[in-house]
Amino acid sequence: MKRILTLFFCLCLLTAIIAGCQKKGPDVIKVGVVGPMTGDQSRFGTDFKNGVTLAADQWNEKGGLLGKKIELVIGDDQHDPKQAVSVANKIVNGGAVGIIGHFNSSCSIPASDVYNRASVPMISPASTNPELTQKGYKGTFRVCGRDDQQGGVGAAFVVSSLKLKKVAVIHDKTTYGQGLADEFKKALSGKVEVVYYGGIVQGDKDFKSVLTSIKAKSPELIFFGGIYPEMGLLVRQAKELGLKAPFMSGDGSYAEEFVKIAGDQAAEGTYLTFSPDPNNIPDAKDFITKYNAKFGKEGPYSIYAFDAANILFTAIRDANTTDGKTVIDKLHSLEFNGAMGKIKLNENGDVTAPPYVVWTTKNGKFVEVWKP
Ligand code: ABU
Repeated sequence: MKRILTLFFCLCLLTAIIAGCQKKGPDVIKVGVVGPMTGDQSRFGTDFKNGVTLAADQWNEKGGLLGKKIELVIGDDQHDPKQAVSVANKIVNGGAVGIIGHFNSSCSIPASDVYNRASVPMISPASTNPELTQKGYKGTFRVCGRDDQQGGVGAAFVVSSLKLKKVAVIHDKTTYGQGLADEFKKALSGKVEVVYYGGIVQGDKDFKSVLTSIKAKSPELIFFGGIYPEMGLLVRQAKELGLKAPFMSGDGSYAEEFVKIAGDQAAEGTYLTFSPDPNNIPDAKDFITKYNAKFGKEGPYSIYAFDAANILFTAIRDANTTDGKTVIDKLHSLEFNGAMGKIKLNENGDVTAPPYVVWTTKNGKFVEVWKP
């Protein structure tokens, strides 16, 4: 009798354990946020982390997503493509149902292979190399524009507003930097002579040799495809060498850190392509107020990360599931009203209306100077 009772007790216990396990399931929805969180490009990683955190906090304060709390999993790819793939695998294996990231095209492109295999939707707030959305992956999206568009706007400004005839084009040999430089050069073709074209090495600190070669060619403008740490040093060292031609660069150099590295005086009059000032977008006012109250002044890519996160959360809510394929379908059909205004993702995963304007630095600040 005692043995029967013990057996009965064990059976009850086992049934309770199995039932408990089945009922519990994950009680959070995990979302990955990946970019250069540490190192010399961490300005943009911080923008991602803070922008997505603000969005997730707002959803969680209203009860979360599908009745569960959103839990962010922060990944640091240190703008290294190998590290990006490793972080992507780790985050997917950890159960993330969507990714906001990466920042660098050189990281987003290889990491998209990982997310595609796992049917996990990925929305990059900032990777602008055209190839990202040309791989035929249905679940790869971005809420920024592309470098063929950005390079074209930069070139149009040089031709039609500055009316220049001779420019130098340099890049950092990365997917983004060289890609943007090549798009800029292509768009100048037949209209402006490129008197110097070449690459520098990302991470180097002394660019005087290449700048001396450029000086000998007397360009009227120097275009740099790359990110703010090298852009700041190039502009500062060009000034030290007596180069008078202004610099121009793209969204990767649009950061206060560029001015800090270059110095106010050397940075003055630099041109940058980026999206229009969010302070002039009525829908952005609430985001700016809340972001600044929580984190201090917003960075260039905070609003992109905020909107990317809200698009993903909205798609999950509307799909009423975290199933990757269903959420990806929903992302393609969503008409989203975000802090940056209306966003619609086309069949390739690109935004339908990519905005680029030209900014310049004035007294250490960025001001809009031209739009196409
Ligand atoms: N678009 C700015 C830099 C990020 C990237 O595309 O590599």
